[in-house]
Amino acid sequence: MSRLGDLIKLLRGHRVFIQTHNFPDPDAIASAYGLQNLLNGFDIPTTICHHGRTERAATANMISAFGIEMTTDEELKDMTEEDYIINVDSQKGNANIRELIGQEIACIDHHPESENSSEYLFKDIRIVGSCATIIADYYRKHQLPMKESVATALLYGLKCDTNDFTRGVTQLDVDIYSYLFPKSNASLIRYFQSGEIEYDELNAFADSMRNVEVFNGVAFVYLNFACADAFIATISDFVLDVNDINFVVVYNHRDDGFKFSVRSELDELDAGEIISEALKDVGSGGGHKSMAGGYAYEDSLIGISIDYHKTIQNLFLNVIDKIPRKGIDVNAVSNPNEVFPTDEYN
Ligand SMILES: [Mn+2]
Repeated sequence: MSRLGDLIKLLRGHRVFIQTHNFPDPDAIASAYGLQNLLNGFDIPTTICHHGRTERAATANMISAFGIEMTTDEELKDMTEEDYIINVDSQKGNANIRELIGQEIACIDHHPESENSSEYLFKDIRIVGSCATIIADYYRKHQLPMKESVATALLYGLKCDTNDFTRGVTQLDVDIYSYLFPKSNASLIRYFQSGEIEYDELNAFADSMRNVEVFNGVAFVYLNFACADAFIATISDFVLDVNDINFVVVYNHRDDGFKFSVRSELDELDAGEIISEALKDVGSGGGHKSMAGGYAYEDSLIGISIDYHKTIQNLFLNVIDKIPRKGIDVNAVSNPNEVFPTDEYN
């Protein structure tokens, strides 16, 4: 089943939860909120739930501006095995979603299909720029009334996941942009976007910029303080914007190793393939062409050399230096089939 009408029939008479991936980002929250409002219109009340914090300004500002009710798994005391769960912006069985007691019967997502997806009674999985795009498409297709708050949230989710229409964009995303634009509040979106780096992080941001080392367009940034995954991702996006840098490796110390975030702007330097090859003997990594992530264990790195940073640089540069680089051909047509990255690898 993949039509909206089927989903509504399926949900009738059940208690329904909408679950996002852990530590939900703006796209996950917007999608859940948009779906909740849509189902409200059919007299199907829902509870949005998730695992992990939502305190970063980028998400907290949106939640409070629209009064979105988000319930954490710890607060969810009364979910039973009979209850229905709709997964948005995620699929069950993935590393980034906590298993809850209810039945995962439906999935609306924009990530590549996982092995467990056949267990859903309803699924709408489309490889587009954001999950918000799919939710907005239901409104558009069925001409459902949309509140300004829903349009604004969905448009913000779409802008975040596509990094302002520079990553994983499809024609549907563009069509949905023009559908949402007149319904949304531009100044609120500007306010949300202006909160993506937190005041408390400014010092950390400045420190990390002093730790950038560049070798032939490949930048390494070591973040020597505790920070959120979202902050690591922000740093990698920022450094990639520096002219003459076209591949970025950002890493941060964790319990027993280092967490990595990788970005690439060259087609020939596939971030997912490079990190998977670079870290294969010391941890693991993977992801997509433009965006990937991974983990390396301290024990394994120390086996190579006491100088972690040199070791990490060598692991990546040994892989990258073998790949001939064409640079960016400004006349080339961009690849419309680029698969959108999954949230686990950010
Ligand atoms: Mn998403």
